[in-house]
Amino acid sequence: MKRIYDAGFFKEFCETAANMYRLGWDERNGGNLSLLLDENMDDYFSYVIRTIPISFDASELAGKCFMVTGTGRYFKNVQEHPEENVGIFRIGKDGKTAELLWGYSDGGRFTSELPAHLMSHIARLKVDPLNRVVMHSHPTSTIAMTYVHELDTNKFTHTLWQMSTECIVVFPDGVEVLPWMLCGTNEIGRATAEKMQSARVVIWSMHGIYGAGRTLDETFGLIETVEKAAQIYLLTSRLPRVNTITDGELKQLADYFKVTPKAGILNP
Ligand code: 2HA
Ligand code: ZN
Repeated sequence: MKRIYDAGFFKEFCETAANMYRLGWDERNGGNLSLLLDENMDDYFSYVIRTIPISFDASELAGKCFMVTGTGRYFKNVQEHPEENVGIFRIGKDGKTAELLWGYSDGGRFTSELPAHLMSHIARLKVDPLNRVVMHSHPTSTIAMTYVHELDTNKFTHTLWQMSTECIVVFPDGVEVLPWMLCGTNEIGRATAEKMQSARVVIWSMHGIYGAGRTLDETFGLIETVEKAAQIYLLTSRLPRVNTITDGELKQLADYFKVTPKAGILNP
């Protein structure tokens, strides 16, 4: 049997949680993280510790294994005590149970946001079979921006693209913005997953952000880029704007870096 603590993905998951905490994205029990595992978990674990019911039908992911932060757990503690704060489970054949293979060691369970995570994985895998990560956190400037900027998806995206030269290259598919909704529910999960069909970033107004990607690094970097743009917006929004990146310049960037910006945002 291989030791889970030696697995590269395991170390990277814990490091990512520590970085998210360090950047102030995950106060207290804020935020949650899920990683679809490529490796065969039979090499690491030989039995199911217990099963945990799932509140919706995840049968599209039956047999797949995930590493997921626990409900009520603090990102601050993940790296030091992963076994209590994180779990690894397989989705059962019925799609309604999580077969716990490791973790949640004091009787805990996966994040309350599991619906949004698994539904987003299902949505992203249809667009990109290599998608592995769904990341939720509470970055300060992104949340602050949702209090003072119109919540229209295209206008929000356009503002973010203008806030830093790399934005249109990092998220050419833009950001989707959801209105305030009750968190932890299947409804917000479905709404998030629907938006994930067309974008890798979904902003939960007055709450936080969801990002998806192929790797932990890439997804972390995606949220980092949005958060930095939001910070620049807040630093400049009450000041007279003397300069900006024009739509023509945004198009130059897209052409040069060979990305296709979401239609309907830049002036033709
Ligand atoms: O549980 O961030 O959205 C922590 C959260 C819920
Ligand atoms: Zn949250």
